[in-house]
Amino acid sequence: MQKKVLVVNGIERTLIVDEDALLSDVLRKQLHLTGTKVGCGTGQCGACNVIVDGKLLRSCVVKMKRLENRAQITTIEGIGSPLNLHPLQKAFTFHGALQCGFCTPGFIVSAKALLDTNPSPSREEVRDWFQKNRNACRCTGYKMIVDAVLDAAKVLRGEMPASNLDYKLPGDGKVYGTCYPRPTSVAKVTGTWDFGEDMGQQLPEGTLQCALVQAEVSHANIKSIDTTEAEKMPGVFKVVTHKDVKGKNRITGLITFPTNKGDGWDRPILCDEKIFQFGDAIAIVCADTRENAKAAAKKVKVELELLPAYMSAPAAMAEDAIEIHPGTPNVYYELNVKKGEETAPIMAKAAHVIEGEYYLQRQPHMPIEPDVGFAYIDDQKRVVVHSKSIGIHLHLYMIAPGLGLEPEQLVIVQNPTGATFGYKFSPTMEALVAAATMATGRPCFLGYDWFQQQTYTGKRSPFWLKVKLAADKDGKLLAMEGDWSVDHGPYSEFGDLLTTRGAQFIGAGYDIKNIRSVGRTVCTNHGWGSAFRSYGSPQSFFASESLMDELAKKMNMDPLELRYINCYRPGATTPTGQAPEVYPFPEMFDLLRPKYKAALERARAESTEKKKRGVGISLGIYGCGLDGPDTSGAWAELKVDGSVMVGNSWQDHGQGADMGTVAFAHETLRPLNLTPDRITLCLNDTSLVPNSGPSGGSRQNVVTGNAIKAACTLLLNGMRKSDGTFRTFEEMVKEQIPTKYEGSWTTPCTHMDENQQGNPFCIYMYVLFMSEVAVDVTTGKTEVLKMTTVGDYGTITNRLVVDGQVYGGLAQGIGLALTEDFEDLKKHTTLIGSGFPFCKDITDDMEVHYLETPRPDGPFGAAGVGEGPLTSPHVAIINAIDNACGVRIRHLPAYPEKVLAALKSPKKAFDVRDRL
Ligand code: MCN
Ligand code: FES
Ligand code: FES
Repeated sequence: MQKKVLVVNGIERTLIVDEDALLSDVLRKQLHLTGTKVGCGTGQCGACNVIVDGKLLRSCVVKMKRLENRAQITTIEGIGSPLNLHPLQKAFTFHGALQCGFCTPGFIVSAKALLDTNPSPSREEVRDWFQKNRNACRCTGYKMIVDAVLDAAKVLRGEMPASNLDYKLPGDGKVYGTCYPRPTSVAKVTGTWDFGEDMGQQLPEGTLQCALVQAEVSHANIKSIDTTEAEKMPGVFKVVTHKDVKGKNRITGLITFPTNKGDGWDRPILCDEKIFQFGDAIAIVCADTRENAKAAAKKVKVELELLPAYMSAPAAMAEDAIEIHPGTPNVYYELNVKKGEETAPIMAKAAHVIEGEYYLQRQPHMPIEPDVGFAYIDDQKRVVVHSKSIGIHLHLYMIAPGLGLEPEQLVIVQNPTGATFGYKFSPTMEALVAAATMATGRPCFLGYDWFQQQTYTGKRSPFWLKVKLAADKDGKLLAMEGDWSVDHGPYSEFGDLLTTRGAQFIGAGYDIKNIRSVGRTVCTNHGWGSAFRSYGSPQSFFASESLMDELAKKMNMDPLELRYINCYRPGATTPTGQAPEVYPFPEMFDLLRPKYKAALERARAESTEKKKRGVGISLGIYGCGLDGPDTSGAWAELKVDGSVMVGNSWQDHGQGADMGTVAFAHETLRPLNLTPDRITLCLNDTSLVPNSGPSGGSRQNVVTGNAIKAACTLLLNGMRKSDGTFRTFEEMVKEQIPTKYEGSWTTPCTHMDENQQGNPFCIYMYVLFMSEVAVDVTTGKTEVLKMTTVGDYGTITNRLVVDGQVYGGLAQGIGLALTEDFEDLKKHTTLIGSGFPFCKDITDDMEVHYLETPRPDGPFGAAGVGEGPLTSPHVAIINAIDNACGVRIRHLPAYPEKVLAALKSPKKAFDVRDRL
C-alpha cells in the first residue's frame, strides 16, 4: 500500500492505494467516479480514457505506481455536469453522437484532450486521433461523433454560440419526425448513466461477488467436480454447482416448430453431465471480493473425458459424428420450401442458369460493455435479476423452470445497457446469478470480462449455402433452388426459427414464382447461435445478392438493371408467397441509378494499376416483428401534476427506446399540448410494466409504437370532456374516471405453413446499398471508400436515431465483409484480434437517403429501422471487389489473403471449398 496525493478534477485527494492497483479501479471503486467505464479492460477500446497531466491515458492499463504524486487527473466528471454541460457534451447530444452511451465518456474525454492541444483539427485529424487512441464505438459508425467534435471545437474557438447546440422544438411543438435528442443523452454524455457494473458498486454490504468455473475444452463428459479446495480459499462463501440448482437445471430453447427433433431443454444452467462448448459454466464461486472468487475458481477440480469437438456444420454432419446431445440427431430441424411449380423442369429449359456456394462467418457482436448482472431476493421473497436482457418477459419464462421457480416468484429488470446487437435475446447470466442468490440467500453480482463476453455469449450463426437461379433470356427470374445448413452451436434456442429466415430472405426483393429449397439446423460445439442484428438475412442475402451479380456478369447485363427488372412491383410475392405491403423498390432504384453511374465513372477514372476501384450494389429486406401474430402492451398514466407516465418493456440496447416511447406518446397526446419533458418513462421491469415483447426483429417501433398509441388514445378518451377540452387529474379522480390505461396491439399476420408459405410480417424495411471500394492488388487489402444507401423505413419517428442506426449498421456491414470473425478460440478473443472496426476502418463518406412510404399498419406510418442497414451492405462490398478486380469472394470475411489468393487463381474466386 502507498499514500498517493492526486488532483482529481481540480480537487486534491489523498488516497491509500495498492501500487499495482489500476487507475480505473481506484477512480471507480475508491473515488466512486463511475463515469469512467471499463469495456475491454486491456487497453483496446478507450472507454476508460482519462487525462493525466495533459496526456490521454487508458486508465484500465495504468498502475498506480506509474502516477506521480500530485498528478492532475481529469475524468468525464471534471469536464461538465448535467446542469453545466461542456460544449463537447452539448454537441454529442445535439448530433446524436451517442446510442448506448457506454463509449461516450471515453470519446468525450479523448476529444477534450485533442482540442486542448489542437483547437482547430480538420475532420481527418479528428478521425486520426480516434484511430491512434483506439476509441472504439460499436453503435454509431463514428460519423456523428466526428460531426460533434468539430462543432464543439467551433464553440470553443468562439466561432459559434454554444446555444446553437441546444435543440429547439419547432414552432408547432412537434417531436415526432424531428431531431429531438434522446432523453437519456444528458446522463450518457456526463457519465451519470449507470450501467450494470456501476449499479453493482451501489449494491448493499454483504453482496457476494461471483466468478465462474468455465470449460476450457469444447466437448467432454464430466466425470466429477470437486469443490473442496475452493471452498477453503479465503473469502469464499459458497461454491455453487448443478447440485444446488433447485429446478430442471436447463434453460428452455423454446422450440418453435413441432418438427424439431429436440425438446429445447438442452442448455444446462450449470453443466452436470457434459461440456458442450468452450466457456460452458460448471460452477459459480461466491466470495467477498471478485479477486478472492477468481482465485478460488481456479481451485475447483473438474475431471473430464474428452470427446471429439465438431466445430462446424459439415463436421457435425459427418457420418461418423456422435450425437452432441445424446438422443437428438445433430441435424435436428429441417424445412422445405415449396412455392409455385417444380423447379427442376424450369431450370432444365431456362436461358440462363447459375449456381453458387457461399459461407458467412460466425460474426461476433462485440459490444463495448461486457455482459453483467446481479440478483437478490426482494421483500416479497421474489428472486429479482438485473441484467442486459432485451427480452425480460421472455427470459423470465425461459429460466424459471430450470431454477425451480414459478414465474411469479421471479422478476427481471433491464439495466441501462451498453449495447447487445442481439446477443441478449438469449439469457446469458440471468440464471447463473439467480442460482447463486438462491443458493446463498445473498445478493450476488457477476461481471464478465471482455474475453468471457467474446467466448461465452452467443454469436451470429454461420450459414453454408448453395443457391441456384434460373432466368429467361431477358434476365427475368423464373425459379430458385436453395440448400443451407445453419451452424447453430450446441444450444437449440431459436435455431429452427433462424433456419426459416433462409426461407424468408434468400431471393427476397424479387418476384420469383417458383422455389424449391431445403434448410437445416445443425448442432455443433462452436459458440452457440444467438440473435444478431438482421438475424439470418446477412447470410441469406450473401448468397442471393452475390448470385444476382454473378448472373448479371454471365449475361453481360448491368447488375442494377437486372435487379430493377426483377424487384417487387404490384403482383409480385415474397419467397413466402406474401404480397408486400408497399412497393418502394422501383423508385429507390431510380434514385440510386444516377449516383451509381457517377460512381462507376469515378471508379474508372481513379483506378490505378496497384489500386483498382470498383462499385457494387445489393438489396436488403427485413421484417418488423416476430413471425406470425406478435403482440405488445404499454400503459399510460395521468399524474397529479398533469404529466403523463408511460410504461412498457421496450428494452433499450442503445437503439433509442426512450426516444421512441416519448415520440409516440407525445404525438398521440398532442391535444394536451404537453412538452416532451412532461412525458416520463417507467421501463423494463417485469413487476411494473406489461409485456412489450423482446427488442428483436426491429419490432418495437411498430408493435410497441402501436401499443403506446393505443394506451395514450385510451387515456385521451378518458380525459376528453363533451366540449372537447380535457379533464385535469383532480377532475378525473373526482368523477372516478381511471387515470391509468393499458393498450395493446397485435400484428395482423399468419404463421408460415409446412411449405414455408404465409404472411409472417405485416411490415418490411426495404434498403438499397451501394459500395465504392479500392482493392490493392499487391496486398489484397480492400478499402471501402464510400457507402450510399437508400432506405424505406416508413415515416421516420426520430431522424437522429434513424441516421445513427443507419451509420452504425453500415459500419457493422463493413466489418462483416472484411474483418470480423469468431472462429479461432485463441486469436478471435480480443477486439483487435477479432477484427473490430475502428474509426479509420469505417468510411466517413456515407450518403444516406430515405423514402418515407407510410405503412398502413405502422403507427403514424412508421416501420422499423434497426436491422435494415445490416441486411446486405457486406454484399455490396463483395460485389464491388469483383467489379474492381474481377474476383469473387464466396467465403467471408474477405481477408486480404483470400482476395490475393483469388487474384492468383485461374478461377478468379475464393470458394467455400478453398477453406475446408
Ligand atoms: N425508429 C424511428 N423511425 C422509424 C423506425 C425506427 O425513429 N421509422 C427508431 C425507434 O424509435 C427506435 C430505433 O429507431 O428508437 C429502432 O427501432 P426498431 O427498428 O423498431 O428496433 P427495436 O427498438 O426493436 O430495436 C432492436 C433493433 C435490433 S433487433 C437490434 S439487434 C439492434 C438495433 O435495434 N441492436 C442495437 N439497434 C441497435 N442499436 C444500438 N445502438 N445497439 C444495439 O445493440
Ligand atoms: Fe480501457 Fe478498454 S481501453 S477499458
Ligand atoms: Fe458507442 Fe454504443 S454508443 S458503443
